[in-house]
Amino acid sequence: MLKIIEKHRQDFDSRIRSTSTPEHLKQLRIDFLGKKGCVQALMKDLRQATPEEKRQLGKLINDFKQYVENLLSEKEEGLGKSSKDQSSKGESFDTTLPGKKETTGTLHPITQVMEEIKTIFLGLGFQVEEGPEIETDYYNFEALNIPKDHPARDMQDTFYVDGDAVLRTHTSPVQIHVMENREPPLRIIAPGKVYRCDSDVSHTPMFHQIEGLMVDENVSFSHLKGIMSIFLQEVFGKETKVRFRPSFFPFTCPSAEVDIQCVICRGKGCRVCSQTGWVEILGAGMVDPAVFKCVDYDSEKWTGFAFGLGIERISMLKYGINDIRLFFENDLRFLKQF
Ligand code: 2NM
Repeated sequence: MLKIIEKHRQDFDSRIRSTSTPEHLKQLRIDFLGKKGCVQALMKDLRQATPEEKRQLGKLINDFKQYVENLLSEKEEGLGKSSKDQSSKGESFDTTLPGKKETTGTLHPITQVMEEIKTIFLGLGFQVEEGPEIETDYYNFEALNIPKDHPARDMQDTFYVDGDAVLRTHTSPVQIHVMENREPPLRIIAPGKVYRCDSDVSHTPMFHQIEGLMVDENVSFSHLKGIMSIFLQEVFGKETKVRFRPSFFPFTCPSAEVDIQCVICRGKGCRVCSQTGWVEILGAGMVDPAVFKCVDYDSEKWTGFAFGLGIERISMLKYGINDIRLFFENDLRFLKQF
């Protein structure tokens, strides 16, 4: 009997040591202290013993029962507490897992190029001016010497709001407002959104423009050539070659298209430059006296140059993008590259 009790104790010790869940602990209690458990079995065996043996062995069995009881309670308390700890937080927390990184947004590539161009002109002494996106026929066309029968005025090219109002097709009306309100000398740029009825791989109904205007005494075409060359070499690199071709705009005379050596093939000839080695980048010219007349400037005293450029076009050439619509699809795979 002594040996049996000792064997049960060893058995209990090893089992309680390897117990780690409340379920196993419950089973252990049943196996040792339950109705059909081993302590009850020992008690049953005791019936056959003599009164003397009963006293001695009964005490040993009771001691064993107490021992089992104590250890079970102790372990139950330990397990219960830690499982309560976990459930009170609702979940277990693994401090060794890598953290989740929040990504921050970036400026849209059009905004970035816009800011870069503004900064260059601020450095050349120009001020930034803004104006409304809905304009009257007068500010968008009439004051810019654009005649009534000019194709730009066609419903096919311009968004008419109602009556006299149009969505501005260029930011030139801003320059007219400024000239109406201020006397020369003047050095301004007008950045912003403009609207034209047009849509394909290189045109969207809304796009961004920056126009510029410098008016003073003795401003000549040389100033225009110098400022445009400095600006384009800042954007596309110091080695960029620039050329001026004669052109026509109703609001400037003489007028010019300005080209840069193709940034894709560096002048060798490719698809982007249609094998010419040059790409058109902006329009410019000396402000027509008819425009100065509208804003009451004396064209005997003042002369000036003006220019206009599309931000999307510059961005496409700068980054080698072949479809303008990518700028407006807001696909993060595209936007994250800038
Ligand atoms: C261009 C090309 C040439 C221009 C002219 C004026 C104003 F108001 F002074 F007459 N603003 N912008 C101009 C001149 C715009 O865009 C291709």
